[in-house]
Amino acid sequence: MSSPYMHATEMKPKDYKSDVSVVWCPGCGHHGILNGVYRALAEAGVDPTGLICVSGIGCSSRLPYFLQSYKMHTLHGRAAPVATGAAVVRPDLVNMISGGDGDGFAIGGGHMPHVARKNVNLTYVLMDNGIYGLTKGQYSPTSRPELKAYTTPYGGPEEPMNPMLYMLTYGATYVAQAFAGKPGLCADLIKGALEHKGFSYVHIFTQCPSYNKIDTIEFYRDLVTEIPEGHDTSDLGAAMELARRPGGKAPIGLFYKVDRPTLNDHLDEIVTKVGGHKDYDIQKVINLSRP
Ligand SMILES: Cc1ncc(C[n+]2csc(CCOP(=O)(O)OP(=O)(O)O)c2C)c(N)n1
Ligand SMILES: [Mg+2]
Repeated sequence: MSSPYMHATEMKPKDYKSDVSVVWCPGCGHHGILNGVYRALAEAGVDPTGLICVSGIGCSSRLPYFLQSYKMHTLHGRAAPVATGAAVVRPDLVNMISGGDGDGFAIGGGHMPHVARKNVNLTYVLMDNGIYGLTKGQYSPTSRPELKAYTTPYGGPEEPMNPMLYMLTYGATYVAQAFAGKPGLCADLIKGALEHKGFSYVHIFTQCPSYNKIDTIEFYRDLVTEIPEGHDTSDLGAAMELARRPGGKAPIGLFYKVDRPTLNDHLDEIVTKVGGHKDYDIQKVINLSRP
């Protein structure tokens, strides 16, 4: 992320715990992800005074409450545009989003292609439990048809979407998949995402024992598999092949990582090009919103 707030100081996972009690249900996979986030931040040496975590609405969107950081709990589905604004005006901050499958891909689905294609310098941790947890169990875009939820008592009429293919297609420059039952892997992949310059997407399977009775921790344990040795993380075609879940198994690990200019790189280029124009001082506009 090339932020002055990274690798700044010796930190421990507990240094990122806020004094707000974690309110998720016992057995919820989100607990494991939160531990992964604490570890990733400590290993990346993120200074909490330079960390912002933005979220929408959902159980997963409550994660910032449990973090020692600046935070913004925005509208349902709107974390991506709000975090994009923060990335533009405060490029020095470490910028992270946490949210769910409903928040990111149902109501917020229209924003995902754009935050990816613009290569906004931020890390998106998406906690996929295949259900709307906070509102007590409605079908989501990643729900399997077999899931009987309040809104689909006979199961679902649709095929679930494939978030990994989607994010690769729209140009995310760091794409990884993990499982809440493996907090160590979550930590490694989130740390890599925080260190990546550009838009990084970490998709994490997480069980909701309260409202999704079929995507259990055991189901995910059987579903996931390590990425085969020798996978080339710069090969988009190979990453897409992994995203298609060969043999019915969902690979976990780093799918894809490339470097290309970020939104801020392009803005800086524009500022240089138009610099000095008396009627169009974009630098002045940007400076107005920077402290
Ligand atoms: C505009 C708007 N529509 C609907 C809601 C109700 N709502 C709150 S959270 C949520 C879904 C959350 O699901 P997800 O993002 O998967 O998070 P989870 O709780 O499963 O972690 C919905 C529909 C809302 N808060 N605002
Ligand atoms: Mg959910």
